[in-house]
Amino acid sequence: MTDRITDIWGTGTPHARGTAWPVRVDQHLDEGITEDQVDRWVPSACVLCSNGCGCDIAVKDGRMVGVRGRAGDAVNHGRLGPKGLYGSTAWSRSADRLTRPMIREGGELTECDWPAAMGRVVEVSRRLMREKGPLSHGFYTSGQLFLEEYYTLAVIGKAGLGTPHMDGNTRLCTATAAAALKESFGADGQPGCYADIEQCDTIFLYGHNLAETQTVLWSRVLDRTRGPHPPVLVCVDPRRTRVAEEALRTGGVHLTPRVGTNLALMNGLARELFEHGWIDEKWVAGHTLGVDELRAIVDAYTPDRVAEICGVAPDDLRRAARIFGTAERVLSTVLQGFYQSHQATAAAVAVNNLHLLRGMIGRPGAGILQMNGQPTAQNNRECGADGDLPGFRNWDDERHIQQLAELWNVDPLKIPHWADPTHAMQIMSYAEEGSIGFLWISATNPAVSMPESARIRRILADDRCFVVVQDLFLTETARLADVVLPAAGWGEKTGTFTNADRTVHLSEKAVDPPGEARSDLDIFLAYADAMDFRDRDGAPLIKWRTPEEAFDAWRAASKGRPCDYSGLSYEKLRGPTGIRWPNGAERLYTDGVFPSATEYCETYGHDLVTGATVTQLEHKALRPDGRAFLKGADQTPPHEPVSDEYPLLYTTGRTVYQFHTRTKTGRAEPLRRAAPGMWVELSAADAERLGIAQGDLVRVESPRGWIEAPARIGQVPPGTVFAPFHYGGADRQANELTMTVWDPVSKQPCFKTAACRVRKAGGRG
Ligand SMILES: Nc1nc2c(c(=O)[nH]1)N[C@H]1C(S)=C(S)[C@@H](COP(=O)(O)OP(=O)(O)OC[C@H]3O[C@@H](n4cnc5c(=O)[nH]c(N)nc54)[C@H](O)[C@@H]3O)O[C@H]1N2
Ligand SMILES: Nc1nc2c(c(=O)[nH]1)N[C@H]1C(S)=C(S)[C@@H](COP(=O)(O)OP(=O)(O)OC[C@H]3O[C@@H](n4cnc5c(=O)[nH]c(N)nc54)[C@H](O)[C@@H]3O)O[C@H]1N2
Ligand code: SF4
Ligand SMILES: [Mo]
Repeated sequence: MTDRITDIWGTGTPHARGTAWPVRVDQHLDEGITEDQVDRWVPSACVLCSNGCGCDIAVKDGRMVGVRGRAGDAVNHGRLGPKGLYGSTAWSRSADRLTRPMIREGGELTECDWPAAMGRVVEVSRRLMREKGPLSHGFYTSGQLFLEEYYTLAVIGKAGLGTPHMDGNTRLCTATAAAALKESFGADGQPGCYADIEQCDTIFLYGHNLAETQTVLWSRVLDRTRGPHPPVLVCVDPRRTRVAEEALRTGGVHLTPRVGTNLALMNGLARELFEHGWIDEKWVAGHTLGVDELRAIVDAYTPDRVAEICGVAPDDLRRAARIFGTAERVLSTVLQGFYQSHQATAAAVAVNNLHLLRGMIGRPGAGILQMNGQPTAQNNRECGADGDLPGFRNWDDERHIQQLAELWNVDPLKIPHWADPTHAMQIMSYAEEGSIGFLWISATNPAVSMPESARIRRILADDRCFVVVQDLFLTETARLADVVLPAAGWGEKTGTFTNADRTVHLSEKAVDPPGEARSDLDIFLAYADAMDFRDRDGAPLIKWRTPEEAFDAWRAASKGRPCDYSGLSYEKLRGPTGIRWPNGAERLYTDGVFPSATEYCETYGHDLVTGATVTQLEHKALRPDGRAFLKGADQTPPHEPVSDEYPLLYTTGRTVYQFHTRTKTGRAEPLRRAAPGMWVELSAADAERLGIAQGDLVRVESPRGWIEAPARIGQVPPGTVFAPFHYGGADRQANELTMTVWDPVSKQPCFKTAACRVRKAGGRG
């Protein structure tokens, strides 16, 4: 058995372009357990990132004791990465799992039974509904629940209570992916698929550290770059990541825009395409709108001007543009270096623009992956517990509201749609100001993961807001709650979820949850029962009890919309592989027709600089009729430029060995040991100037706070500091320093652009 901590991507299986990705089955069982001792293998898929690798859970004596990749699954062909192998099940038996509800009495959280906990929740909820109405209620959920749970929560919020204040941590994660897809094509939905890796001749990775954050997908890329006729890689990331190194090895380019300048770089690339005529004029004329306006905007971004703004050498820009402009099949992936950065939606849309300009969409190898991060982020976006409406429906279109009202048998006026649904950062502001007095947080740990931690802690601790937290563990967030509800996790409940290339998996319950923990679905249903939500005819609003019934309700809700699940069923999903929506389609838009028609689209669009919404009338006047939009924007200065006081750029992200706030990976010994504590990365030049050596304790300060951690020297360019965000603790968590600002269109917070200063901490008390 290989050690996947040191050998992260496992043994390569290189192969030629256009041939099938070979199978390699990875397996891990707990120490002392052999294969013949396993009682059952229960089919599922990994939930430690959006890749959604198909796997089976090993069960022995009613406990989860390991995992095995599924050879027949289209996503991973048997492979699992370090997190999947070591982090999938270890947490489930942790002695500190929440096993009973807790309630705050006399300032202290104390254990209680379900009737007492739910009784308190319902009492506060009913009182606030009576006294202040639905706007007193906020819900902050996740990208890690199951489809059935999101849909149930969405119906409770929209048709039971009637509150627009519901969002997910997907806002911090993939809101920009959704926004960019909506702005360019009219609706959310991943155009490409992972099979494009086998077909492409070029891969562009924008702000995406694929090697560390979707390790199995990176194995898939390596199997091409190390095989015959390898693709050329271009990496856009200020840090010298493994992706950057592989890009250079393939003869590609590593573009290192200064933090917060992605858009200027993208405009420069688009300008080069125009200048050299690397445009599919006929396709652009037939399938897009806005090419002249786009050209006018990007015209000012000459290689020299881009060099000035981004610090990227003009020749590097030219080379990268030539690679894109002369390739036949480019696959692009985009993630947090773009989504959590300055002008996020505009930069992500600029990636779509490059593909549209070359007509590179909807055919094998020419794919766009506006990536997801969390395993079930896609489902929250589809089901509408995240600031969207179920089925990618348009909140601004009365006909779409009418469809939902009929589906749920409620008055259309009950469904909030007078403005766009409230985004997570705004929900926190309402809680801060006191207008939200009831905040229900499920499967997310905002005390560590939201920006400007001190502010978030203050909001959650404030007595004016009653906070419910539903989790597996007593997290930093749960400790601030008024009621804590113990949830069943992955493997302890049944449900479905959809990965970043639209592949849907069914994950079957393998074991019972510990103690009195309940599935999130059962908890939401219990709340709906106790609140006695009714439809227009006086029947119970929620008409399902089991995960499968919830899935079937969702099939009906999604029918006829872009994310159509009506052809799927639990039965079909019990096959060896997950299945893509809609109807197994590998790629969307193969006919060059986009979901942009005014009556069908998910949004009428926005101005990418200001976020101002386009109206239905304006949209109609453009007559999109299935054409895609080319949209541009000028680079604007970042929210917090460097200054004499804070001279360094501050950016944050991940390491391969930990998942988020480590509630799972921190409880898996091999992963915990591999990355046990916080650090910050500095460039060699800055370290020398500041008299800092590798391992020295340094203090990093921003206008919002400070942290202390040992220094690592390398990876980042001069002038930049990088911090992983996994480690909680007020003296070390990365978000002590980040800012309460967000992208004007996607409303995704900017975790990757702030200013800071650094000094050696040792000896200063
Ligand atoms: N090991 C591991 N894997 C994970 C996760 C995890 O926590 N751990 N989380 C999952 C989730 S939810 C997500 S969203 C994904 C995230 O996956 P990624 O987006 O790949 O991860 P990050 O490290 O947040 O950011 C990616 C890169 O952005 C770069 N970057 C920073 N600032 C800028 C900038 O201004 N411009 C550009 N171009 N790049 C910049 C950073 O140097 C970093 O290498 O990972 C998923 N997979
Ligand atoms: N500075 C900085 N901050 C960031 C980022 C960054 O790059 N930099 N990235 C952002 C991104 S992309 C993301 S996705 C977020 C992630 O941030 P969080 O969502 O806060 O991350 P997790 O630690 O995964 O929190 C999930 C919680 O859900 C619990 N949980 C897991 N499964 C279940 C379940 O089935 N039911 C219930 N009820 N609970 C469950 C876990 O125990 C855990 O406490 O962080 C964001 N914050
Ligand atoms: S790549 Fe993602 S889904 Fe696959 S095993 Fe690793 S963490 Fe799990
Ligand atoms: Mo994420």
